[in-house]
Amino acid sequence: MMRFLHLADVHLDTPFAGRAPRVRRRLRAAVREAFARAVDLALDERVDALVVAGDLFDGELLSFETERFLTAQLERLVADRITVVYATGNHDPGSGPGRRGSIGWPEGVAVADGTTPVRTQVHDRNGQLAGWITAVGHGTARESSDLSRHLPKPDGFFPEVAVLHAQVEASVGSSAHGRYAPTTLKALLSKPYDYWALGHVHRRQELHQHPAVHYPGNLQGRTPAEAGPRGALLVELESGRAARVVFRSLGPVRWETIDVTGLETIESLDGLVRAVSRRWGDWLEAEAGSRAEWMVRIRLAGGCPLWRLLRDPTEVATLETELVGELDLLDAVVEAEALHAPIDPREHTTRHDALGWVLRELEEIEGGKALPESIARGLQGFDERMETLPEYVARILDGAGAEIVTRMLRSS
Ligand SMILES: [Mn+2]
Repeated sequence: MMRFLHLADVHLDTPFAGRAPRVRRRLRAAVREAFARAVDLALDERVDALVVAGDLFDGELLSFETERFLTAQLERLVADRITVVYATGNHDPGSGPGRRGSIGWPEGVAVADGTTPVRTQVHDRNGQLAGWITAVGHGTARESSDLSRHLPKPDGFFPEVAVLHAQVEASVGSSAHGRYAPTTLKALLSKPYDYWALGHVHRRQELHQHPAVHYPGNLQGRTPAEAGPRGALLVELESGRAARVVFRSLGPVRWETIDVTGLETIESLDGLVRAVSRRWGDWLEAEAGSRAEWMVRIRLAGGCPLWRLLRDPTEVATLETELVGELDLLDAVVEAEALHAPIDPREHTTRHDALGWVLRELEEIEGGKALPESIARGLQGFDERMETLPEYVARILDGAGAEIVTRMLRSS
């Protein structure tokens, strides 16, 4: 039997540009911390091997801190006689620029950084042969051919693992990634490996059960789109039997998005913070047991008297700061563009009265319907160097529907 930890897409030294320095520092450290946790897990579980299926690094940048950190972590594995296999991906190709190639890999770390397969024996804790791991890597940043064809057909009696950073057609979320080293499930299954340790697509998924084909997803989420727990796969392989694969969450920071509606009566910052807080509390409760540092995107939508105030980025920033403190988050990003006036004019557009008629006209004008030439000219405040006439009209009429509903219903 062979036991190993399969991880991929670590993206060490991701810059996290555009975030506040405090958040950026934490996110950069979190990526390293996730890797350290993977090493802890490998040692605790006494696995035979640790497999990194590409994009260990994010790019050319390799900080001194990461260089020191990485060799120290790998040495912990090697000292415990855990075989380490690392195949390069499109973010860290063998011939890429930068200092990655000058890392002094500890002895016992097998690096596949090109199309020549690197075949490594794995021994169990008693020193007995437990299986084989065969890897190919990306030689350049733009591998457009199917790298799986470079992998030999194994014929051994022992469990065989293939390591590959590639985009398998039809995997979920693959369209979000560049088409590097594209391949098909059929191509992979044509070679009798017991387990395909894939990397590249950042969403964890099982593409095939027996033989097993898995993406572990990235080790630590890096964007709002990478929600949910992130980590590595703990794998047990025995010849002729289905692989036992267990996911272990390792990334210390989690990214999530919550939608907050029902703000029709909220008129204060306190009220807004309470509403978001309640929603977040419910969300956490549904995720019972999830502990993390949270990067939360909060989407406010629906009617709210504060909708116009929240068009101002300064006000949104103040709300975000409040939420970070109140909800104990690493960071909060508030999206308020979907808020509108408390009254939704769309609920009244089908009325067979004056109000309905006015709203329908308004909707058409907001949709870009041309105004009669005679009234289009000489609109105060319109500057054709800044915007088109329909844009100008739509802008000044923004929110007018709700106001018209309020006035016309009040007077009726
Ligand atoms: Mn990646």
